[in-house]
Amino acid sequence: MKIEQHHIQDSNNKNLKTHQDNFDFLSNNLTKKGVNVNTLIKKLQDFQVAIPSWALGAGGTRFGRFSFYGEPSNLEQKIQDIGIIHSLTQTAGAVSLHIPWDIPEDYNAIKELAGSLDIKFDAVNSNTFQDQANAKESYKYGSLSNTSEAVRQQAIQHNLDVINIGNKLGSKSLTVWLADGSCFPGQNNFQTALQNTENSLKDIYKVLPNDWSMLIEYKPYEPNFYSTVIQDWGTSFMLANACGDKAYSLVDLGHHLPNSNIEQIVSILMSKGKLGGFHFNDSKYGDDDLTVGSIKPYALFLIFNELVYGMKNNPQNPDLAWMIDASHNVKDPLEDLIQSLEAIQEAYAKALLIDQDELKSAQLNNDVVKCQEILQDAYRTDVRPLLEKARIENGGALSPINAYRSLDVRNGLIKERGKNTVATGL
Ligand code: LRH
Ligand code: MN
Repeated sequence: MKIEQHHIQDSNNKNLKTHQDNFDFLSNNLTKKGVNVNTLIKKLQDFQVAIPSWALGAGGTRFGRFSFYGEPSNLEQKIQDIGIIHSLTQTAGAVSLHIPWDIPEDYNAIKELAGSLDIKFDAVNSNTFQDQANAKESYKYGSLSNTSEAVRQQAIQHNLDVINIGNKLGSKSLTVWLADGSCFPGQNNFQTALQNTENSLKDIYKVLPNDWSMLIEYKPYEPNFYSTVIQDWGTSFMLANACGDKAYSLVDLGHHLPNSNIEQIVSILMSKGKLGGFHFNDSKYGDDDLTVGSIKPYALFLIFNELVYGMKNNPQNPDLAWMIDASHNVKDPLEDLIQSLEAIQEAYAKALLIDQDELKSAQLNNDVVKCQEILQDAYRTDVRPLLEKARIENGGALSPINAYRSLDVRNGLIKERGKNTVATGL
């Protein structure tokens, strides 16, 4: 299924006047404040987020999974679905594959299809948290940290295979997330597990192509519920430093204990040049993988404030990998991802409205009230006309969700694929 340009135009036409009025009003106000609106819109258009290949079907929990039907049953259909999201939002120009859930059968065909939809291949993800059918060794008690040399070697080899797959697709980074840990006190020797992990990561790092990066993702718990080897940003940062210049930390927003100050973690990692990228999502309790900005939109805005500051003041930090990592239990996967993209663009646009110099001088004067006024003036600005302008200038939809529904995309996919297809992934 492909959405034609003229279909999007038709769905835009009835609201173009309202958009233009709102846009003119906002850009006049922002211009008066010294904001360069065109530069801001260009930054929004250049901000492309990778869609996770494992989140295009219905997610689920151990308590159940409820399909939306018309799910993609192979990588081609997943790329087509990302194409639908990208045609409407103009900000989903990349895919992050998870191996072995999404091993391409025909590399040239999949590259051609992605290219035709203007979709690039972002980080490839290894998977040493599940046993594959014909695997010789089991990851039940860990992978890169396992006490068994044979298990560690199998996990290292898998990561090398993932790099090869990514290389053939034009990807330039490997994401390593380990479920490794323990469920009970005494089960693991923490030091041995950490040292095994460091040595294994170094063995993978040794063969990382020169222009690649390794993104080390941390997580405090689940599926292990007493300890996780790479439990927090500090451990990921330490391991990235132990590996070398091409290794960085990856921040998954859902991988923090309640009330963690994620924006401070982001600022620290950027100041040390070790922030590699993000898995955007939101959560109320644990790693809930909910729609971005659906629970804590102000926290997301504060994170983008640190990112905007860091992108201006930390040349030592590389260009970041922007990715979503979500799971859809009760929402249409494509609508959920569209809403997440909107929330990311909105948080970024609001953060770009912060007068960083004015904030810096208020901070230097310890004018605490003024600092908050500067932040919240930006946060309270309705930036949606800017997002709309950024999209429609590139052929996108004024309202991607309305267009998705008025074009009846889900029923179109069900007609094409039926009701029994199940997407690989979580
Ligand atoms: C672990 C995680 C990781 C992926 C998986 C799908 O919770 O965030 O990024 O490998 O989800
Ligand atoms: Mn993640």
